[in-house]
Amino acid sequence: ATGLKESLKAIIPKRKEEFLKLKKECMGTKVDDITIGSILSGMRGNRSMFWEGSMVDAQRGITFHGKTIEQCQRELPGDESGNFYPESMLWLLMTGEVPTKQQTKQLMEELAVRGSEANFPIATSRVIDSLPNDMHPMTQLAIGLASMNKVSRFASNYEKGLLNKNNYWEDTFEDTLNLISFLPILTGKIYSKITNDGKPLGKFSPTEDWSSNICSLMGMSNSTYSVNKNNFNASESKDFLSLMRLYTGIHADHEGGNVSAHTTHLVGSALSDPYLSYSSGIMGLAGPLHGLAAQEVVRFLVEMNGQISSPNQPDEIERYLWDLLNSKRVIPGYGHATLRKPDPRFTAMLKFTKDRKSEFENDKNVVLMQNLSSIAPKVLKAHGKCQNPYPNVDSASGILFHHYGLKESLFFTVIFGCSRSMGPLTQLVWDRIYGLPIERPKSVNMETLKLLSNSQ
Ligand code: NMX
Ligand code: MLT
Repeated sequence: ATGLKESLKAIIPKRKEEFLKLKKECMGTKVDDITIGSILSGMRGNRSMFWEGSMVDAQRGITFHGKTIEQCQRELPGDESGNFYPESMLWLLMTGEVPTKQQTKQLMEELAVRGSEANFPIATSRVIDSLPNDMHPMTQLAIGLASMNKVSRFASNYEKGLLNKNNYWEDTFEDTLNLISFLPILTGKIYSKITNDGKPLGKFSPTEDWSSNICSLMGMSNSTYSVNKNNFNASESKDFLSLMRLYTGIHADHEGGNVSAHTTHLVGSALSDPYLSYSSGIMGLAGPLHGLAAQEVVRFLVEMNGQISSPNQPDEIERYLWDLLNSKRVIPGYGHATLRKPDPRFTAMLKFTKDRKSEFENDKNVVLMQNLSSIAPKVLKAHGKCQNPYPNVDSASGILFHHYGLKESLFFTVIFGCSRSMGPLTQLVWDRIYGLPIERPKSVNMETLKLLSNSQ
């Protein structure tokens, strides 16, 4: 089997040819209308970005190079519990092709070598060690990633004048694979700071896959150090690993317009290296309307359970939701800027709980999450404001981590950040293969908008 870089190299000429043909022949073709409405409403629905790895259809939800989550679960190499490995998703995102088992294994091994203790940037270790333990984990993640710019091949070779437009992509690819491979250790370091005064909770294993190393380094595996605060038994440990693979597999990309992907792309268009570009994306992911929503959901479910007599009381749940909406607050985990149906990522997580009925039936937060998914849409429809009354992915993800003992809800978004590295950075490699220019839309002021509206 050939490795990821060789496979990528093989498909570049054809894709580049298609790109250049479009650029030559179709530059004047109209794609969408820009209205005052789109300018003043967060550019919602405005098709104005180039993105290849995934697409979000309002009804169908996410597809990765045309494949739904269920298709990915059937077709991509994965584990015995039916989850595809995030490594096989990375391959699909990068090449548009389904990897063989052998190729997936090779990529796993490559990431484990690149991301080993010996290769982890020393400067980043020092920077993370120097941060206050109680600093927001997403701030630590963004700082850690930005500090890796010290080992960026792209930044250093650009500085030395060794790069030109034709080979930008190669060092971008190298940095991208290194960044993704460094995430298990970086994540483990941050988790150990917020839970264990910075002392290691697990060990990196060069023979394990990426998700498995994330679990081990967080001490969420029964094979890790005795400081493991959960003392997982083997079956819990296996289920948590399954959840990690499911979660990091399905969060990898959500087309280009979401805040983290869009930011990575924009910053990268200035030829900032992948570490700086993705660190900026992480800053956006930290917002409560984006990645941080999973944490809000956990708080919300726990609080609601404290105030209702049982998660099986629809009337009490409805009343609670109306009180929330009447106090001008949002129902976290519901709504979406693009989707108009339940998020298929939510459905995949719900299935995870349904497949493990005995594990979850006594967890009243998980039961409430399940019941809410049919009650909240009715209430939101009657409320009549939000365009999508259905659950999004954050509605389920955090509470499942919480179930397995990951109680530090601020940390959920760090795991989101591990996964989301794959889509936006893959696109950054392709941006550089195609030679996309710096992104710089024209802005307009109120006077111009008034003039334009009067002239129509
Ligand atoms: N609960 C109550 N009101 C809502 C909700 C909700 N879950 N979602 C939207 N609205 C309101 C929204 O605040 C807005 O009100 P106003 O006109 O007073 O400003 C109105 O409905 C129209 O908003 P939409 O056009 O439906 O939503 P928009 O595209 O602007 O925002 C979200 C999308 C996801 C930011 C929004 O639905 C929201 O705030 N949801 C709750 C937070 C959340 O779950 N975020 C997760 C994001 C990650 N993800 O999408 O996967
Ligand atoms: C995401 O996964 O990025 C969220 O669903 C937000 C979005 O797509 O706008």
